[in-house]
Amino acid sequence: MTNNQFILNFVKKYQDLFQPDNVVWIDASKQQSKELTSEGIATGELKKLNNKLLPGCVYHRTAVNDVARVEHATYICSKDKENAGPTNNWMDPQECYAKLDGIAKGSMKGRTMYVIPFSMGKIGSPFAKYGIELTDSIYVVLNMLIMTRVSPKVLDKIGDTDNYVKCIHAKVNIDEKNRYICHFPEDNTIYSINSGYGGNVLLGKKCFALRIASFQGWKEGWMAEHMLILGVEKPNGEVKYICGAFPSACGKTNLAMLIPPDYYTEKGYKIWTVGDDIAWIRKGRGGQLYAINPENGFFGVAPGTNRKTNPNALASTRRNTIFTNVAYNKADKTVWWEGLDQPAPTNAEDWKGNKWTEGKLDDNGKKIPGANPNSRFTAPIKNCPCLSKEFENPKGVPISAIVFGGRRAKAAPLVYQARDWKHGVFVGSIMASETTAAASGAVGVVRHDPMAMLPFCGYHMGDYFQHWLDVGKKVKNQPKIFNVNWFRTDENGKFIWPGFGDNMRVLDWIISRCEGTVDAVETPIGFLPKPEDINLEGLDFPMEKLEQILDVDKATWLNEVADITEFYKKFGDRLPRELTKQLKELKKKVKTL
Ligand code: GTP
Ligand code: SPV
Ligand code: MN
Repeated sequence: MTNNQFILNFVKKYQDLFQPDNVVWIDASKQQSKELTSEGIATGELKKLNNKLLPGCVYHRTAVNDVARVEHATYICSKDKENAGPTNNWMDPQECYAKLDGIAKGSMKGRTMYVIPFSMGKIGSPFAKYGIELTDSIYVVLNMLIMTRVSPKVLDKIGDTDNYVKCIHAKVNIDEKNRYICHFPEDNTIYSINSGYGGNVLLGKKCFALRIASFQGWKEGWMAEHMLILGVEKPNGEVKYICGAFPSACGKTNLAMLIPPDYYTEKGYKIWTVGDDIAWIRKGRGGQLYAINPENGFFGVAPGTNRKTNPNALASTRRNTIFTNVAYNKADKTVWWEGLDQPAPTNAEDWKGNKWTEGKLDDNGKKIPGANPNSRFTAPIKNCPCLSKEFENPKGVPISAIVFGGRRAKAAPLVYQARDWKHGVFVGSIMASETTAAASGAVGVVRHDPMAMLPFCGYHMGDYFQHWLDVGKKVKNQPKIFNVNWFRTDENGKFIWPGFGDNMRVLDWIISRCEGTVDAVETPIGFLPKPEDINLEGLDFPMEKLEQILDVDKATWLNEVADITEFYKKFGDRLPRELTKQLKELKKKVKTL
């Protein structure tokens, strides 16, 4: 498919090392995809689902030990350890290559190695970056065909250069102890072994579009962020675009596809989805920042998705979708997960393949879920009923607001606005959130997760903060920056705010702030809404509760300040002085509460 010697040498090198029986180049033809799907079904790697109810859909289970990203096994292998920073694992690049080569050597014997040329971003767009992934997994090929733009045209675009990201994936034997997800930012290379789970192996996604791209963006003056992109269409037809950075499994997909409450829909408001997980942002016309979604599909969390919470996501999964680690309904060959608004199937297998009925208990008397909490759907973005017509715009969409947010049972109020860009960078840098099932390890532990990028920043995070400050300096019309929290809980541990579609009420305030049409209350942490300015029309939600979730508590925030001070120490002299200054100011102001 190509005469490019760099690419041919790259493929040859790993062919010699892994020793597959065959090498197959992926051309993205319908015929080839069909054959690969059939092969996956024949080997049991995939199950075909009901062709009437879920046309073109397949079902897949990963190994039980391989259901989420593995942050402890994720490395940034910069030449100089210092450049990986205090928040990343580091290995010397040469040592790392040698170690992984040693583990994966000969591991593709009896298998096929696929070569996938793909683009992140529309092919030919000024934002686009190209990659070539080698893998011995049909599941990875089929997912990449949905999640990225796979095409032989990518090879033409790379031309005779060496300018593409080298992505190497080998399943080896899915050995947890020898699982490594390694990034070599200075070599444009990713090397992932012993996993078959999404975020560890669909190398265009977190590995390339965030870890490698954040490094590229730092060098080239743009940003790669863990953000959704949505458009709010107002009754007059004008569309305002918002980016939102929330940690994994904290509501990006849901916010990106939000259906406004009746009150807003009747007035003519509408939400358009540009992206649900990753945004690449750069300066464009009018002194503004523009964003694209470099992906081509959704790799979304299944549990909790239903006709009420996220009908657009559900609709997106009704055809040509891959379901991973959800429950399998044997009766009609469909899928099920916790929080789907349908009764659990009675003749089912759980995500591990065991016979399962709802309420089944394990040896400790704990309920066994049908679907893994991090089970996912891989759906083509074209399936999304509310896909923005700007999705393919090669120049991206102009950003009016950036919203940070996390899961905080206490502390963070429903919404507040940063005073300016610098303060906004500070607000992003002090984000914390409870951990979720998207990564292996404990769930529900509050940790600092600046800009929702803690697991995804491909270089020193102190430099990353400085980069944010620098990008802001370059643009005249900076987006306004906000922080939201849908997850405040009451004394019974229940979410106070209804969330989902009703988050439109918060977006409404954000847009009004951007347009300067609504006032705010100045507090030590930033501008808060006056409770009466959050529109509760058509919602049965008492004003006292709204006041409760807009509260900024002195003791809680003094605690936050102490925590942030400790966290900031990690970054040493690479922490921008501006942020130290912001922290001092916060401390001083919180004391006056
Ligand atoms: P990644 O794909 O892991 O990056 O996650 P994401 O940020 O796209 O998260 P997603 O939208 O898939 O939501 C994760 C979980 O949070 C799902 O179970 C949702 O049902 C739940 N969730 C999303 N939005 C809200 C909300 O406004 N309120 C509440 N209570 N839960 C929400
Ligand atoms: C996340 O964990 O933030 C995801 C899923 O979006 S994964 O692709 O596995 O990273
Ligand atoms: Mn994500």
